[in-house]
Amino acid sequence: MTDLTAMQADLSARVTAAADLAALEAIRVEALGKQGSISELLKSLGKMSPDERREQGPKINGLRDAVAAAVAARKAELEAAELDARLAAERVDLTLPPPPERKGRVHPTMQVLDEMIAVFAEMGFALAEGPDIEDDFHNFTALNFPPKHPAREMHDTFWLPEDANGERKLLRTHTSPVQVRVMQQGQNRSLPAWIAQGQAPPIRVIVPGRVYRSDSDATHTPMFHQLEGLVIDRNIHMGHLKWTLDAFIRRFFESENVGTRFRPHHFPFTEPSAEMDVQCDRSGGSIKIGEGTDFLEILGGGMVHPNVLRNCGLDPDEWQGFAFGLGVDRLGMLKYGVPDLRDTFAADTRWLEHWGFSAFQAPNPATGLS
Ligand code: 2U9
Repeated sequence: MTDLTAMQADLSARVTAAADLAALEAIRVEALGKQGSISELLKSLGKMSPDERREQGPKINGLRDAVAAAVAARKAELEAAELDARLAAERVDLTLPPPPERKGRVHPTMQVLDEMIAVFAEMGFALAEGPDIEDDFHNFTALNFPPKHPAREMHDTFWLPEDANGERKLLRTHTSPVQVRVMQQGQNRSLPAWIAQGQAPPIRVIVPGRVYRSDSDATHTPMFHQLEGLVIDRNIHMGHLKWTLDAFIRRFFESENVGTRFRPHHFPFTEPSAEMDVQCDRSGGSIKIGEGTDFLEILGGGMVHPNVLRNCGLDPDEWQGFAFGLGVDRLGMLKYGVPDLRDTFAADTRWLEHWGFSAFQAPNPATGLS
């Protein structure tokens, strides 16, 4: 028969003598672990006669409780001693400067996009988005680019390899296919508008997004951002387009006096079409918008071509509309003086540190824009 009293004395002495937490844990496992000496004794109770068990049971349980209590007490002591030692050894130097904060910056393109969206939102435009990978119909045919017509070559298109159906998809060359989808899906009366994600006329949407053209120099990158707008209603005319773009430019450049000029132009999807120039001064080596006597082309627009309306399921005798498009990155370069468009997408964090915006900027009290 094991001498429980001697065992308790021996374990208690060793627990008290344990020099650190690791030594204490070793003793705990040796006695109270799954195969520990006390655990084995507890298991042996099952093999005893009822009389023996009645006598041994309380003693073994008492031993277990006493050793567990001794271990817990010693653990508390050792932990307190460890903390005291650390507090004595470690010093917090309150004179050290705080470690540099790793702050992100808002990319100028995204800042400018937010500003544009805020201006058009004030005018009551809704926002629509669509896929970057498009088909020929939505990117070209619906927009009145006839098949095999040289106008398609105006956009240096990135074509994807032929798929299983013999169809070649493409990276959209403008965001216009999204407006096509908005109009088409708005005509699908079998679906509620919120599922179709389209809109029956009247339509007032802006469509920001990435577009792709195989082109690269200081003012062109193979991927850039456009924001296009579309308004469809009854009795819409060029005057509405001119007012909308004029109002946008004044709000965006935060100046009531920016001069604008409309020149006739040609786009397959609008008729008549125009390009809009803004007044600027280039004499000082940089471009200042709203000053001087020069003009700079910044956006295009026009009345939606009747063929486009028909291709999207609308009757041009009932509905008219205007559309416009502008390059977000380019307008950002003009507003904030970013010199080279290619650096805009080089993902150089030093560039972003310099040209980027704080995510926590207070809104401009004049415009409400941040
Ligand atoms: C539909 C009908 C008409 C969108 C338009 C322009 C004129 C335009 C350029 C500006 C600078 C592209 O980024 S840029 O190179 N865009 O001048 N975009 S009208 O017209 C549409 C769009 C959709 C259904």
